[in-house]
Amino acid sequence: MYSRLWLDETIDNNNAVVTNNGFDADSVLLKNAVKELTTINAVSGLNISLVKCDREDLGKEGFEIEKNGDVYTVKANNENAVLFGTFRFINMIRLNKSFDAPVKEVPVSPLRMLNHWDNMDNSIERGYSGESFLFKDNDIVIDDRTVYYARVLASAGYNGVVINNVNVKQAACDLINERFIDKVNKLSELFSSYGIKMFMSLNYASPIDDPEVSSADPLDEKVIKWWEKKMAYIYSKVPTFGGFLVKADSEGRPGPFTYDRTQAEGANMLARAIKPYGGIIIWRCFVYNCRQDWRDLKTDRARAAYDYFNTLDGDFEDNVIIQIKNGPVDFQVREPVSPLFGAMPHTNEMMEFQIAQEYTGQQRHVCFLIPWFKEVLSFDIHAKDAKSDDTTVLGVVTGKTYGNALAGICAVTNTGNDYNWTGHDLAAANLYGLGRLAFEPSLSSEEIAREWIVLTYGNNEKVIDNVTKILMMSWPAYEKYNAPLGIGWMVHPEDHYGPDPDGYEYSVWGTYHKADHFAIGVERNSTGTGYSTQYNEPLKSMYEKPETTPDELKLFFHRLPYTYVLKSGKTVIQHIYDTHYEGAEDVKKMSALWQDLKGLVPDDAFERVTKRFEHQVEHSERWRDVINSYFYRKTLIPDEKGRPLY
Ligand code: GCW
Repeated sequence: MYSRLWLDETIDNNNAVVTNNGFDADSVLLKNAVKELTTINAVSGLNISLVKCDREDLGKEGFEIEKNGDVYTVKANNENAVLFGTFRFINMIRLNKSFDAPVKEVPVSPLRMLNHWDNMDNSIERGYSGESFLFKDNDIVIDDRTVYYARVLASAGYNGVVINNVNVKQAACDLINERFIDKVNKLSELFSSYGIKMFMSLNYASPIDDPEVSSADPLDEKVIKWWEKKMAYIYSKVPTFGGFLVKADSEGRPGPFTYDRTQAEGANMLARAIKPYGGIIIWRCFVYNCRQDWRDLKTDRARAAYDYFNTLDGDFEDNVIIQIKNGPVDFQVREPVSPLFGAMPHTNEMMEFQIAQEYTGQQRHVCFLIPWFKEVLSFDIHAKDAKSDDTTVLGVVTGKTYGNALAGICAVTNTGNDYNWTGHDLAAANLYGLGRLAFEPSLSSEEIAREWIVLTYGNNEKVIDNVTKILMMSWPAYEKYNAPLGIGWMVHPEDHYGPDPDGYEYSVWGTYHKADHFAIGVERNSTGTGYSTQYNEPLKSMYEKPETTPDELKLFFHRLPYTYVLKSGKTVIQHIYDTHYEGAEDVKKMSALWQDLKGLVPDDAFERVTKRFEHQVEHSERWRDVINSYFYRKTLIPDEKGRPLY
């Protein structure tokens, strides 16, 4: 059993009249478009014409929708694009959008993708909404839910999905073997019938298990041949397959470093093997030393991705995309933007966000991440040697800055087999939002929130107002009661949930804040670890000094005394006390806004979200008190406002 997400109910026959003008009537994509138009409730009785055109401005995936008299027309260059146009048309009808002028939409990001961290044994790494619905008991599952999922993703504008965890467990190695390949094909066909390319994660060390090869050295002829044969086999069985996502030399995963080869040599070996079939290799940059000694003051985990990859610019095959996490460390509530986005003019790059809220409340706290993602994407990274005047992160990851055809935006997904898919009902706004944002980044966070609310709960002004307020307050609130000023990592190491200010101190993970009685933070400017020097000017100079570093990142870049006065005029310590009190208050306000909606949203959804808010109210107070007490005990500086500190 699963609930309907934002995609409307279907009925057997909605009496819509759909005519096809020029598309291949046998195409499964077209058939699926017609099926949506003739079964979705909201477009009952409408007259819709699908028109094949030949327009350069629409590209491979764009479409134009217009209304002439009573007839709605969806125009596109091919069956894939007309399917996207169809979903958008249905949503526009439900959103009461105007058709006074033709609506032309062309996706801005070439790849718009979700990465599942699903394991074959049904578990999900960092999954907060039940177990996998793609795998069960070491087998692939394809059922009604999978079909609904493919439709839902297409209706939010996604065009790619990686089905299995980047940490490839043993069972998943068989996804590229005879045992599962037919099912892999079925799943890939299902996704591609909705315009979504299916990808898988692979185990870089796979050929080691073949006694004839026993190596994974990317320059070894036997290894090269092994992968060539494997790719030929996969594509002979799964012609619609998109390619592989690879986590190598990271957190214990094998990789080219074992053989003294570079990341480019590793990626290129796979890329050459898959190239004849049009496949791509997405190579993750999450490479760092995860066995650090906290006494070592030189090594800085934040530097790692740039240090390993920046010198490889231009070395990667043209069917490789390097996938970079938004920040230099790991999906914290606040981090600077990774400097790698500004550093590699001759390399395809894509953005990796995380909507699984590993460090942002684990889908028990509401945390609408789209405002954060928008901030990251619109950040001017001053990309070096830009070929266009767009030097923002968005420009780089959509291919505009350097003219790359391969580029994109993805997120680690937040779905599971929970009845409501995402654990917290409101977390589905992130799932919808990321797809929309990648398709049309100029949409505001409020517009995206509003679309999701109307498509999910209908057109009630009070619901729209209150839920928009909740969503828009949620990420700033989370940041306020979390670790302060860009510090991050004050969580329990075992599950990354709940406050534990020293949880990661003295560990091997390289994520230290080094708080003592006088100061907190790691100096990351040129006199410190040098991390700030990885940025291009003027960012490099901006992050060099505390005075010019934005407040929200002050402690990410600098080690500062608690009495340091921020731009806001407050001391660091008073900022900590104030924001933590504010954050917990914000949660109470959000909860009250939800309570106001009783009877206006479905009862079961009301109850589920109410329960989550009960927890969030209590847990945010816990965050407030643990963090504030920690700093009070360290500093013995009282709160100016005299509030209780323990
Ligand atoms: O944030 C960390 C997670 C790991 C994850 C890793 C990664 C899949 O805690 O669970 O492994 O990032 O991104 O590879």
